[in-house]
Amino acid sequence: MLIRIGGSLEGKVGSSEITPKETFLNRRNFLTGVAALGVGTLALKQVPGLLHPDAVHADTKLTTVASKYTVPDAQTPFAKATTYNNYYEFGTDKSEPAKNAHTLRTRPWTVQVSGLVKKPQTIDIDTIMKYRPIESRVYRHRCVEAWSMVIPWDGYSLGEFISAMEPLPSAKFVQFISASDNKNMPDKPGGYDWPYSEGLRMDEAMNPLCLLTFGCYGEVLPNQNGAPIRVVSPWKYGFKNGKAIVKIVFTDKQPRTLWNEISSNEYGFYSNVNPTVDHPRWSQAHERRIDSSPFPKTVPTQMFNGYVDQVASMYAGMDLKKNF
Ligand SMILES: Nc1nc2c(c(=O)[nH]1)N[C@H]1C(S)=C(S)[C@@H](COP(=O)(O)O)O[C@H]1N2
Ligand SMILES: [Mo]
Repeated sequence: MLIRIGGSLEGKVGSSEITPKETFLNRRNFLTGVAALGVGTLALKQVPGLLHPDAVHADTKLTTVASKYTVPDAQTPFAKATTYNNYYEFGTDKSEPAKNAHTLRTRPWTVQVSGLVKKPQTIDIDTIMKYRPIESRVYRHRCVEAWSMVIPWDGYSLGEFISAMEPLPSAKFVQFISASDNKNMPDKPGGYDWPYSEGLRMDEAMNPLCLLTFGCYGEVLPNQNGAPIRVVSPWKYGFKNGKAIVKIVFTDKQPRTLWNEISSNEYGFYSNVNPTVDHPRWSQAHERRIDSSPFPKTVPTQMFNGYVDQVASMYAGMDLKKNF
């Protein structure tokens, strides 16, 4: 049950106890990253050079609780989920993010919340992570390229965070903007209008399945999987799920999204997994399931990636061939 907290996450009961080690590291980040330079947290986001190279994770293990939103499918091994990635900022080949994403510094890290919201604010990642208990949810993860994985993600419902931010009634969409600074991501390929941007309709973002994600396999997210914070909306194609989010913007208009701008006839705003609506260049009826077997097997793709009961009502009456 979410307690109304007047547009702030401060002073809330968190899921995990603060260990002396975390306290030490947070304090250290504070001293090296903020106080020593005489600037406040608000200034950090505008000055990429202030992301201190020595600021590292306090720990890689997360304390998680079980979730009812878990599918019984065989899980993809950690080694595959963390070496076969789409993260174009770190290279367009699927093997590249695992090799290159170590340049991303994930502490200190803040998320700026702005737009049609009662109290625009910039929040520290550690405050966000402690706001609600972190659930482990095993989700199907379907890339538009017709491969899929089954990944235990760790996080809490994005809707809980959004409610705490108190969006205005005029807010109809949420935009998620990823990090894109040149120091942390020195080799971003040209031809893309960085930063990576994605968005959801407000009811989609509020759907409890939509996960504000901090970890996978019980550990903080590896950089190549979107550390320190990403979105996972499992009934949609993977590209809807932006990694390394630095800004969340509430708007009354459908926000720009990177892939839709690149090719609007191939990548729609909704991008719900739908085996009956093919990509212009390939079928979406089946997918290659990447699991523990050496050769991925081909399995039928399910409507809404198998999450019909949880999400279909949001699209009642909509032409899903038009709104692909
Ligand atoms: N910032 C950013 N987020 C991104 C992408 C990207 O290139 N940049 N790729 C998307 C795509 S196409 C997919 S399939 C998923 C892959 O997530 P994974 O590597 O954790 O499996 O991330 C999505 N989020
Ligand atoms: Mo993807």
